[in-house]
Amino acid sequence: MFENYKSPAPDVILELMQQFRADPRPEKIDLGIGVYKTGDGKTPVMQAVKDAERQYIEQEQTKAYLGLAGDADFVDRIRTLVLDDAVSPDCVRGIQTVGGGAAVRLLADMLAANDKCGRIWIPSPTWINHVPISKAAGLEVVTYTYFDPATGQIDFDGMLDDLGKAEANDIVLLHGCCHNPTGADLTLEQWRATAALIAERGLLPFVDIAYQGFGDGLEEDAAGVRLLAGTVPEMVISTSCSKNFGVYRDRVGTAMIIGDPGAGIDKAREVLLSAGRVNYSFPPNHGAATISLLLSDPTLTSAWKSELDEMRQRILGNREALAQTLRSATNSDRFDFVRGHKGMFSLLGLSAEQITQLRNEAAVFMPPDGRMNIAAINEADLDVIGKGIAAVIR
Ligand code: PLP
Ligand code: TYF
Repeated sequence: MFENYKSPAPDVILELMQQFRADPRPEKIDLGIGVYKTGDGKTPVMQAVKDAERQYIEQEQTKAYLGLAGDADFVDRIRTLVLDDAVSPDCVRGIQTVGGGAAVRLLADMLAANDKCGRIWIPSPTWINHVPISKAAGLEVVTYTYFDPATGQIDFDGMLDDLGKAEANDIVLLHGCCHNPTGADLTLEQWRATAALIAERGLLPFVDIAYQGFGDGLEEDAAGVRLLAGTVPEMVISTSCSKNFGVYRDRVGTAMIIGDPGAGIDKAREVLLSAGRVNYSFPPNHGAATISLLLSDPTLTSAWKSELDEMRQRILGNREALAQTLRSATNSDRFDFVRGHKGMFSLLGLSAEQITQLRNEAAVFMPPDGRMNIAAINEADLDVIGKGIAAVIR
């Protein structure tokens, strides 16, 4: 009966990863999948994580199953990292998940299981998996205006106009920071206005934060989600440790529910746990246990923070160098907006045809939407990237 299948819609980012690996050109440049790279094109394990892992393995007593909710200490430390004291710990319920992706899925499942839940409003554009995951969970998806490709900036009026059409108990998905794929983040003023609209219309915010520490810093990048958490009565949050701890393949994330302790958050958490159970039973231990140990040790924590800050500084340096390179290569200020973007990515505003041409002619690999992984740029490649882009927009 297996011949009966139709091919699922491809994930163009994962497809690109395969194409890159298969391409024989030695000079090829990978600016596709969202993985941080050092100046020599590597994605090493962070030193503080390596040290925490060593310590953890030394002290590991058992590999018996974790509980469905994972490592409670880990979840609590991530709650503090993301929310600090924006809301009382009594008002937060969280669980460990298989990366940020599964956090999004379990929260979507949990929301879809609630008869009161309306549609989910998702920014256009957004992370490649937000819409498929929401639909797979059975949510009705509507998109809201977010980005103006002509300016490389947020279309905030368009966003508020669209969200003004949302109805009570609709969900609004927001990127906590370092918007994927655009790189355009809300200012704190814009977060404030968004929070006011959400509160006024009785919407439920769903904040997905996967790049805390890659934009302006750990605290700065959480300012929006903290502001929102302090404004609205209920919200949900998905977090990922893939990027800021560099533990991509260990699959570490959390799903959190915020609300009044007397108003159903424990029930909601049970639904979340059950969604995990029917999908994969228990979460894996290693990555979360390592991060829990790291965050419980002040020396390791401070070492991790400085490494993360170095990574962030490298991205900022890459942004500046890219802006300068594109300015001189194209003789225009068209791409200056990459300087003001946050995090790993910028959406450059190139067409799918131009992206294909760039791949064919300059061996520069980017997904068809024209998203560039700025964190993967290597100084030695800037010239090729600049000339390649100048050639395709000519
Ligand atoms: N959410 C966003 C916005 C992302 O960009 C990503 C991808 O890294 C994820 C969630 C999922 O990350 P993870 O690898 O932890 O599943
Ligand atoms: O957007 C990215 O590149 C990362 C990694 O199905 C990723 O978020 C890409 C595709 C995917 C899962 C994760």
